[in-house]
Amino acid sequence: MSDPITRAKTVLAAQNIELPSWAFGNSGTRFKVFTQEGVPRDPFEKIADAAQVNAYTGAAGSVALHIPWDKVEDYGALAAHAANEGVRIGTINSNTFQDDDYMLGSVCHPDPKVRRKATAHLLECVDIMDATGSSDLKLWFADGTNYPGQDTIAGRQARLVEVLAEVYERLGEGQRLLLEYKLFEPSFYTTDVPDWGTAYAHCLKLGPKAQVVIDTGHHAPGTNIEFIVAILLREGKLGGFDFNSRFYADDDLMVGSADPFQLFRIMHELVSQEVVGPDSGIAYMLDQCHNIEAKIPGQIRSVMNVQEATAKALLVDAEALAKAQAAGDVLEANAVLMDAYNTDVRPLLAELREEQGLAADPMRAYAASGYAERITSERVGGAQAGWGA
Ligand code: RM4
Ligand code: MN
Repeated sequence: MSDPITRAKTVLAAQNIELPSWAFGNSGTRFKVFTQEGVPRDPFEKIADAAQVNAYTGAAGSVALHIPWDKVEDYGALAAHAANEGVRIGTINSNTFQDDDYMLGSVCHPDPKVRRKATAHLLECVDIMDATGSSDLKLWFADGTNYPGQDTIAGRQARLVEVLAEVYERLGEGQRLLLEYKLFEPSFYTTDVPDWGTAYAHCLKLGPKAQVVIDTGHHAPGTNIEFIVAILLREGKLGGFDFNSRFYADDDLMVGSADPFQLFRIMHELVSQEVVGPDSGIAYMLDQCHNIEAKIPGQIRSVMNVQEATAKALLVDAEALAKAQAAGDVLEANAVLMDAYNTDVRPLLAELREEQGLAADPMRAYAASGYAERITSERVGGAQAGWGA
């Protein structure tokens, strides 16, 4: 049996954290989208930037696309470009929230014509999965209502069931539908997929290819997310994560920045069920926007934060913890967990990177590389990518 450090390194070396293409574009709040120099003008440049994050962390081998933000003529060429840059295309995210037709919803809209349009978009996303070799379709719906009486809650659920079933039927071999939930916003009275229970009920009805995505920013304050993780894992319905941090609502800040202890507790659930690896069937993705900080280093820092939380979770003395739990030793059990959390794992990760032929400090190595200066001088003209808020 190898020692805990070696075991931790083996798991960490295999860990993959998927990057969101939209994190490299301009973003902001509904008050202002700030532009930054050197921001990508197209999906090819977004992938090149994401590849930088992978080059310095060795842990971010895939990039999620968002359609239509990342629409291109030739998806095969985009996938080939990704491979050339040392990464691959991951999850395809649908977007049914930025068209005037969707003011009253998309897949739950009262007008069948609008539902048809939204469904066609979701089916197009599956076509893109076929063309890029992506296996996951991630659905987040902005659907909901603002006022009591505006629409029927039950009727909207029935419409949702119909659309989801049609999309599910279209999935090919090895493809999954990942359903994301969010408490509120942009709707303020009802949201059609507001919580894990609703997402779970829909996924259960759809079948084994449908699973739930937990976006860590999509809960009410104080929600015990690790409990949701444990339940969905038990039921085989945890499809993946959209990692980010929040102080208030869906803040989309860097994962592990607002509440590193929460991230550790989530990773502890996953590590104890041995589902951190790439073969676990759980997609570990970031869903963030870097509104005021530099984007590539923002992503590097985020990947490092996930790695640190994972490393700490891997250092939990499982045997000592089980023993204390069985003996009802509350204080000892808690101490075992906290010992791991309070371990400085940065030297372990630095060592691992050096063993992998990477620089010990990805932030510094990227800063010294000159890439930021290069894209600033080269990417002049054209329209910068952004999410258009
Ligand atoms: C949504 C949701 C989705 C993401 C968009 C950008 O709030 O989290 O996962 O695709 O934002
Ligand atoms: Mn998300």
